[in-house]
Amino acid sequence: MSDSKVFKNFINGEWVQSKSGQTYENRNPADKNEVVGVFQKSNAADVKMAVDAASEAYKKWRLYPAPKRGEILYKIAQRLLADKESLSQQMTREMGKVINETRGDTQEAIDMTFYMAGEGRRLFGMTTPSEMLNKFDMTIRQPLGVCSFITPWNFPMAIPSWKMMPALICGNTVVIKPATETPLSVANLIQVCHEEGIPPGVVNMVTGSGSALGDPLINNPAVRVVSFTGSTEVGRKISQACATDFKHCSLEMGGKNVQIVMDDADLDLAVHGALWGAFGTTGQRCTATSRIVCHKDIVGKFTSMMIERARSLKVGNGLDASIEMGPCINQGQLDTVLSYIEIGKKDGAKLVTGGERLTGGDYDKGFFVQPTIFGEVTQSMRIWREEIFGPVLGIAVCNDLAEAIKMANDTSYGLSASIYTRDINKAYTAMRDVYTGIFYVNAPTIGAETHLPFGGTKETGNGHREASTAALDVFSEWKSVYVDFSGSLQRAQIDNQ
Ligand code: UN1
Repeated sequence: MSDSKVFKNFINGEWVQSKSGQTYENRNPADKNEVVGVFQKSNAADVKMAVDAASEAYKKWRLYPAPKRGEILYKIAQRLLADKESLSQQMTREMGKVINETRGDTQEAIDMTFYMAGEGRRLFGMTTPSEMLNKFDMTIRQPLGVCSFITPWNFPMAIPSWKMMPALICGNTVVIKPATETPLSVANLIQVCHEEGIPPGVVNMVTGSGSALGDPLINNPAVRVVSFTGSTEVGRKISQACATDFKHCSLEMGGKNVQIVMDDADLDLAVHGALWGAFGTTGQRCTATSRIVCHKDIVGKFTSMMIERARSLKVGNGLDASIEMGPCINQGQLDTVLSYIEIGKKDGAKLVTGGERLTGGDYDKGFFVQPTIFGEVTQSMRIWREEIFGPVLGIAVCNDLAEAIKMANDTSYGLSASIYTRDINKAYTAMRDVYTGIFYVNAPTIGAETHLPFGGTKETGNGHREASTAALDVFSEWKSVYVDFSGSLQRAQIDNQ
């Protein structure tokens, strides 16, 4: 412990200790003996300081020209690119996912930052004709003020960047509380922001638990936007808290994503996609594939191909480049996964591969579980309905496309879905009728790109989208501007009739 690096909060351009005087250890999920860093266990007083700093900084930042804000974002993106390998290695140590995937996570932050840097010279509004003579109509985007972010551990740098970069380019200031498990990646992002020219107070970071910091982050009257990625249960509470003061509230929550495999699909491709969708990031993605709906004529073949491939996946410490699946994030998540495996068995699903915690040797140091597949899953089972957030896949059978679409929609969530088919008519029908925010054809349910809207329907979201220009709508408000240069009073709807 004495050798571990101590990380502080970042408030008003400085690294500062928490007023609580308390810290916590952040450990590597692949090796519990390794302390990745010691972080501040912050309290409400720290949050208040951060929000005050962000409020003060907002006065100048909102007036700093957007193209200039964009220039700073370009520098941040370039720096993240230069440091990509080191940032990704650190991310694997704190989060566990394999190095190729943490490189992807860092790259997603780079993409988002470049994209939003470009927005500095766009932030398009519209100009339209006026119904009056000698009058000009237009819209401009205006920032809102201080934004609070509560971010998850599964995409420790990408998701913070989805929130931070559009907020900053619009002229808002930020207080971010990273997930307790992954503060290092956010500290790294903040450090880059600081070194590349983000002024003091414009970005602030406070580490600690959501239960201690959630209320002060959401209820401070200076906070005008709250953006959260996490469980539907917490999201619902945040939404209710924001409603009282009409704060903008953007929520990305659970998923129970489905891959449909039709009888005319390229089976090899469908198997590849399902493996990546279900076991990539150890199944710990909101977009992870947790349900397969497979046509009855090919389900036997598909299942045996899946079993063979899942058994050969190499599980271990993600820093070893040959490893294909890392650990669960912590003991709690491992316990959840193991308990859902028991629930699946009890509910009558057929465990076809996996199902056990991995033990012995280096496995004992971390939270490793086998890639697990259930067959004969039916719609009444809990493993069909509930988000597990781990490497557990359930395969169910359908008779035709219409039934597959019905089954796909039989969930309270609506983030991502995919279909594997060679029939264009089936692909377009499913694209239209599966009610999700993201849809893939002949590709897995994971793999969104930053320039398209990201988010989901039903209990996955509250109507907002992250990434792309859609994110600008969360972090700005429209102002409609009418300029009358006629020199006389012109009454709309009256004087031009
Ligand atoms: C998440 O699942 O929490 O689309 C985010 C994807 C990634 C982002 C996932 N680009 O799978």
